[in-house]
Amino acid sequence: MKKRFLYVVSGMILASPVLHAAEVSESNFKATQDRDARMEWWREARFGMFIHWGVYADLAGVYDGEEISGGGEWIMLMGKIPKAEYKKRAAEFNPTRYDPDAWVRLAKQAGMKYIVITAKHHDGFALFDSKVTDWDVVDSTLYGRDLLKPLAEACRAHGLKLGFYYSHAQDWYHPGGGAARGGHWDPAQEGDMDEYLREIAAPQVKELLTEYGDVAVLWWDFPHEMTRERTEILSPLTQLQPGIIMNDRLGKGSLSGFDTAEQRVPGTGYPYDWEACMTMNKTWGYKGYDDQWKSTGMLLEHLIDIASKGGNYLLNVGPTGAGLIPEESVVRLKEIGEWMQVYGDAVYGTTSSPFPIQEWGRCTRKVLPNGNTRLYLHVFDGQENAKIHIPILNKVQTS
Ligand code: JFZ
Repeated sequence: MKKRFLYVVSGMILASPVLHAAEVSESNFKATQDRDARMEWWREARFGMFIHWGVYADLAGVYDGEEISGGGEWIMLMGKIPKAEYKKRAAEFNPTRYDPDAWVRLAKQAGMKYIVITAKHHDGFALFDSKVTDWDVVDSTLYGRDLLKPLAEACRAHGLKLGFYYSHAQDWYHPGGGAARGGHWDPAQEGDMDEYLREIAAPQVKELLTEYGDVAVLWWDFPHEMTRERTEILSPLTQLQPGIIMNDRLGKGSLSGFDTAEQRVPGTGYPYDWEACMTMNKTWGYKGYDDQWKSTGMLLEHLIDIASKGGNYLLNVGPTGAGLIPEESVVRLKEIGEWMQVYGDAVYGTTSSPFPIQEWGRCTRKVLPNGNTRLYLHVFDGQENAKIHIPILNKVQTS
């Protein structure tokens, strides 16, 4: 793999706020005291691991001998698999290679500061022991043990924050759960959505927020037909974890901590907290034949590009049915970690560039306790001793 080296011209110090050579729109987003306190660790973190894992990983993108299009985690809908058939396949799920401590150590080695795992994705399958359904890893699989409890313990042991992804408005198993892209395909999915939200989604969110210790992030997904009234069934539950932050996907009227860009880096970023979630290949959930892996250089450019626009990078891994993170992901995470070991300061706790994108690369910014500003210049594909133009008027001191 041709290595693309990213040079960080180590910080340059400006003894004053940046004097713009070109107008850059300042954030007009009014932050509240409480919000800043909640978001402080998240703004410092800048980099996290997304984990898409469930019984779909065993299918690995194939059903009835046919490769099913879409993400590996969408196979039940894309393959129009009947509930009873999907449940039968799930019974074989037995991730004997699952090692949550190794997963957390790998995330930490990569320089990631938080982990968000799919506690329940659209197929309705719970990776935890839920008292309101038997459609969970304890009651419906050979494995028979809660998968989230040991992960929560490992996060606490290694000092990473833990978040849960929860698909509240798409559930292709429990009657009344939503189904996008053409809706239900099995009569056993039919039911009342309000009842589903009250009887399944709300109690499960309560289980997740009361039985796994500190939960730092609630990552709602896909506010399918989530009216204000339906949002109100779930939003009060977040008070069970006072410092928790959540994304913008709960539903109408919900207050979000951060916005989410999916599989893309926005052109200029946003004047408020935001996060880009992306895969390393093309799928969130494991597919055995998806070999379209992004290079480490490209993943690093995404990390830097996102940070230079004031965002967080939530980079996904899709473990196999056996519980292993694919080797292609492991290699990339270790290489990213080597870079972060040297240049992490140019990402952690930085804010967006004080000037527009430059053709030589990106800039991240850190305001120092003494009021000075440190700029980190990330030169992509730079030639040694190349000259670059920095559009500011300040006198600078290189360091
Ligand atoms: C959703 C899920 O459907 C997907 O499986 C994965 O979990 C991803 C992180 O989130 O995908 C989405 C959600 C929202 C949009 C697009 C894909 N959207 O708002 O355009």
